[in-house]
Order: sequence, then structure tokens, then C-alpha cells
Amino acid sequence: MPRMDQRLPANVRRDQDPGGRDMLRLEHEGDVVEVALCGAQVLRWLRDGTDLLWTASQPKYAAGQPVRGGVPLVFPWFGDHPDGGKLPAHGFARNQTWQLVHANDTPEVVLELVDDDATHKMWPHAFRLRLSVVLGAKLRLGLSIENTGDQPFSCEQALHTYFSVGDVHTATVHGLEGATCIEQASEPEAKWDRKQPLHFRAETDRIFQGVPDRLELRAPALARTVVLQTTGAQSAIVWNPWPNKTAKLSQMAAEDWQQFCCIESANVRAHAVTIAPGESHALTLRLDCRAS
Ligand code: TA6
Repeated sequence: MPRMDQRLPANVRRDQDPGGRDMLRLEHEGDVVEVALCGAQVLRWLRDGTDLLWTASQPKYAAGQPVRGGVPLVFPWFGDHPDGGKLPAHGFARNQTWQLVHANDTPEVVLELVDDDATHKMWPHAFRLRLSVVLGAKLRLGLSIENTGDQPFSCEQALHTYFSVGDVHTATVHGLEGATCIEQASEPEAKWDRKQPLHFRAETDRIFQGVPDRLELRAPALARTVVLQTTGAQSAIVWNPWPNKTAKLSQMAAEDWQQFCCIESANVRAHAVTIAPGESHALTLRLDCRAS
């Protein structure tokens, strides 16, 4: 159970997710955010009972694993471990149990993860991670990474957000036009106009670098626009697996790919962050979901 003493503000409640795992439920004027202690993963952001994020239709709420959906974290590496092998893709922060260290009636909760023998076996550095989740008219996430050791380290990190879009064929992402991009998809769109907003016409797995701090996701099938406002994020990854990759992914039904896209606020590859001993880096994301 959370480390902090038992008192919580009235609009923050301890609860359990469908897998019986500890989570926190924040409420603000009818909106709800659910945050699992496993991985400090935002599971859902509910407005009038509708999830503004997205969860795969065969979700597994298992100990030590992220649910495919919501906002899984990425730290300290993005994608497969550089040495390959058995270390978890997207790093280990998403698989560890975080501790609740602060809560107030904004409402805000702050979860913390510090290094231990288990993490040292995967990554030989001392760190303190903190994830702040603040629910108001917007949802604000802040991931801070502190180097508590005596050697500098470099790390990749991302807020790997899954967004409901209703129909990915009509969804578009605005703000990345002209940004440097690496396409990682195995069956990508043959060629696409980098000066135009991003449309989804094939498997899409694009790492954009040197990105602006404001992006917009338009989902006409849901009459919804989401504005993503970041600080401390130089990279953005836009992902949709399309049917063939969906068939290889856990927790997914065959048609799930049509319902979502990921826009990940990140610092990866050339923009991995080097943090000196005693220093910190903060990556913040503010999500503003509007009817459009
Ligand atoms: O961020 C895109 C990506 O690297 C895809 O290639 C795909 O592997 C996806 O992440 C899986 O992320 P997840 O957090 O669902 O395991």
C-alpha cells in the first residue's frame, strides 16, 4: 500500500483496478482519472463516463506489467533494449510498483520510484523518478528524473499516451509538419508529404525530433480535438500498428487498431537526456480535450 500516511483528500481515493491492483482515483467536477501504482500508469481519464484515452479491448491488469492503454511510461530506454535480449521493451519503470508520496485536493497525486538492487541489475544508476498527475479542466502529467548518484547518466523517456480516435482513418495530427522524422514501421505508407498534417494510411511508427511544444490531435469521428502542450520534450512518436502488427500484439483484438493512435511526448535517440549528479530533468504534458 502507498507509503504516505493514511490520510487522503476527499477527492482522492484508494481503489483497485479490474485486476485487483492498487490504484488511485482522482475526481474533479465529474471528471475522473485512475492511476495504477504499478508503473505509475494513468489507466483512464473519464469525462461523463467516457474514456478520453484508450485501452485495448482485451486488457490484462497483471502484477508487474503495463496495461496496453492509458499512459504507460518509458524509462530509461525507448523500444527494445540496445543489447537486445530479455530486458523489457521501453525500460523497467512501467513494471515496478511506485509509492504515493504526496496528495492534495487540487486534486494531485505524486508517485515515486527510486533505484534498488533489481533496477541496478538492468541499469547501473541511482535515480529518483516522480510522476505528478493533476486533474482539472485539463489533465497534467509531470515526469521528473533526478540523478541521485555520483556519475552522469543518459536516459530516454516518454509518456506513451494512447488516445481514443473513433476511426483512425479520419484522425489527423497537427504540428509535426516539416519536423525531422524516422519511420520505424515494418509496412509503412510508401511515401507521404512531410509538409502536411499526419494522416494514418498504413502502419505508422514515426519518431519526430526537434518537435514544437504544442501538437493537436483531431478525431472527427468523435467530434473531438485534443491539444497536447509539453515542456522538456524534444521528441514525439506517433504510432498506429495497422492490422498486421496488431495481430502480433498482446491484449489487442483484431480490429482494435481502428480505434486509437499513440502520440508519445518524449526524449529519445539523439535527444536522450544526460543528467549530471544531483541534477534533474522534467518532462511535462498538459492534455486539453475539446468538443470540435
Ligand atoms: O512507441 C511505439 C512503439 O515502440 C511501437 O513500435 C510498439 O512496439 C509500441 O511502442 C508498444 O508500446 P507498448 O507501451 O504498448 O508496449
